[in-house]
Amino acid sequence: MLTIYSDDHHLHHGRCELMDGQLMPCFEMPSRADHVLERVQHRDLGPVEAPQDFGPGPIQRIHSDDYLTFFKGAWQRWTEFERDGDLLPYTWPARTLRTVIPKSLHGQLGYYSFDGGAPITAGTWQAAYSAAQVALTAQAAIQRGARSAFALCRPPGHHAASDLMGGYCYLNNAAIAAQAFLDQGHQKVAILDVDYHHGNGTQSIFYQRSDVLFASIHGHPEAEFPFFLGYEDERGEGAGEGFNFNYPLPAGSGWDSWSAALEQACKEIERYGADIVVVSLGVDTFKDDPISQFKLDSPDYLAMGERIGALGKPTLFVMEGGYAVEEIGINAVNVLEGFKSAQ
Ligand code: SP5
Ligand code: ZN
Repeated sequence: MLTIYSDDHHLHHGRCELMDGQLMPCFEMPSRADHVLERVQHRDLGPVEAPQDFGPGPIQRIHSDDYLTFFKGAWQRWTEFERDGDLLPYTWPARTLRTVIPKSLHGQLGYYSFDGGAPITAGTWQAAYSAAQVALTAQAAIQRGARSAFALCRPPGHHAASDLMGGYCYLNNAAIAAQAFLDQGHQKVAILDVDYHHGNGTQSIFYQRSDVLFASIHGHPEAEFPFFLGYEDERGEGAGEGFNFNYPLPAGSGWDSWSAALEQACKEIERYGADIVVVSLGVDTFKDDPISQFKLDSPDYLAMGERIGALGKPTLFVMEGGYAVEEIGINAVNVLEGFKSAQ
């Protein structure tokens, strides 16, 4: 299986995220992708190639121009304050407030974000832009006929909506790739999100559309981030009604209940008749993940890959979360090896 990877992810190294009443060192760190790359090479998964640059066009198919202009220019504006530290939001347009776009940098940062978990640093835009190109380059390989490809994206993307960053995500790599498949002639793309957290960004992007089916297995939003989306009764809206599937599971869930949800999600993808499957591949379902509450063990990821492979569809894997840094490579590559063994 071909892996696409760019060193540009090192340009994004946030210092702190706001969590549990504290500024904590970012869990989403460069060594995550380094470990995955090392494991891809160690296991001989296949060639590793650098991304091509498809320009901003395919990103603009998913993200609004005003959001992209803000994100691209935010760091330069922040340097004019001569403050030490990353750019982090602290005020959001919640229910009783208005959703006007303020002039101030921090006002706009609140407008374009939903949490205090996605710091902007000097290199964040370039890293996120390159991650989107990584996803697009892997997408192009499948478009040319490859059965599968692995986009080793960092930063991750599935929490990012059309004009919102948050949850360590800025540009929605999986959504950008899914849209590229449609723009290049495919009719039905299924996105299977196996990250521990609900893919709220991806869901919101495609919620009113029937050309992308979204299925997500995740910690129940009653108790888990991102809290405000991811319930089972969210089934899509308008033309998208019946094309959104959420499988929220309680803290402590292990492979038995997780794999039962995967089976249901796969049945829906089969019923839909997807041409292409895009997997939002988070491995923060691992038992030792420092911020998550599921109990999957390393061999379970092989079985996960096998079940996805049994769908028999061209499949693009896009890296999302996973914070047990030592094991993230083992678990992610287990999914890819399991997929290959099902061919
Ligand atoms: C891409 C991705 O996986 N993003 C996840 C963002 C999660 N951010 C909030 C995590 C809150 C964890 N709270 C429990 C901490 C245990 N001390
Ligand atoms: Zn996650």
